[in-house]
Amino acid sequence: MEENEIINGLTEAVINGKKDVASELAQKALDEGVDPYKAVIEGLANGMEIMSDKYDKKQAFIPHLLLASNAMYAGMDILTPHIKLEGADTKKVLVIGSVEGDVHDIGKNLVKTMMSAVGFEAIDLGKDVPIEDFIKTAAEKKADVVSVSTLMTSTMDNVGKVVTGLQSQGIRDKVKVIVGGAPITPDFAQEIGADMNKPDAMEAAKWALEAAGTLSPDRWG
Ligand code: B1M
Repeated sequence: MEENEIINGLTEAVINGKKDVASELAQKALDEGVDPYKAVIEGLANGMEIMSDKYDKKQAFIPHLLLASNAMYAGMDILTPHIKLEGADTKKVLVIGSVEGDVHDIGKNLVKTMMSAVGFEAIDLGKDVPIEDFIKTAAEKKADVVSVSTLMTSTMDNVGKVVTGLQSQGIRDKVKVIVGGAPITPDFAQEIGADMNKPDAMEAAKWALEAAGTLSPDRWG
């Protein structure tokens, strides 16, 4: 099977919500030597973006999105352990989650995938994560980077509360904080006292790796 056929097949599998086909093609991608990063981004994530667009145009509805995301995860489960990018030799600690009130986790999982690919040990708190869990885990695990996602305007304030919580626990300067998801802008990130906002998962991972490198290794005592 040609590389293009596999990539397009992965996109179609997500659009049609075909979990088994996504798994099968993900395995085929590995067997045929297709770059797993390319298969995730140009294949699976592309399918999810097409579905997002269809949802916005009312051509797809929530059940379709759920099937599509299940297919995307089935493919990602197989491909992501094989993604490794250049410079991924450090082991920095990342605490990541979708903020309290928000169950969207596809973008967050893409960010996690890319962060893992550049060498982070990702502690994934999941979705709808209570604000205090970000703070508690960052301190317990002596995190380098805290990554907070949200896709809804109604939960943007909770993103700000994570930063405030880190400040009130006296650990804000020990970690780098990146915030993202569709409604988050660089201005908003600055306003709430985060270090960065990036529009996509790969950009976020590149920034995080560099930012983590500027932290003092003995800052946690
Ligand atoms: Co919901 N949803 N949804 N949804 N959903 C949106 C976000 C919405 C924009 C749809 C719309 O109305 N047009 C809207 C939010 C409106 C707003 O506030 N502005 C919305 C709503 C309202 C809701 C519900 C409230 C619907 C309801 O029940 N009435 C409900 C939420 C419940 C809750 O959270 N409490 C809900 C539920 C769901 C599903 C469960 C059905 C499903 C989520 C499945 C899942 O995640 N497991 C879903 C989906 C799939 C969407 C859309 C269609 C697609 C989101 C997606 O996964 N995109 C979305 C519409 C849209 O986006 N056009 C919509 C693909 C993904 C790869 O992109 O997550 O944006 P994205 O990630 C990008 C970037 O944002 C970035 O990187 C990724 C690309 O590389 N990024 C970061 C993400 N996090 C980052 C962090 C970073 C940096 C970059 O640094 C930390």
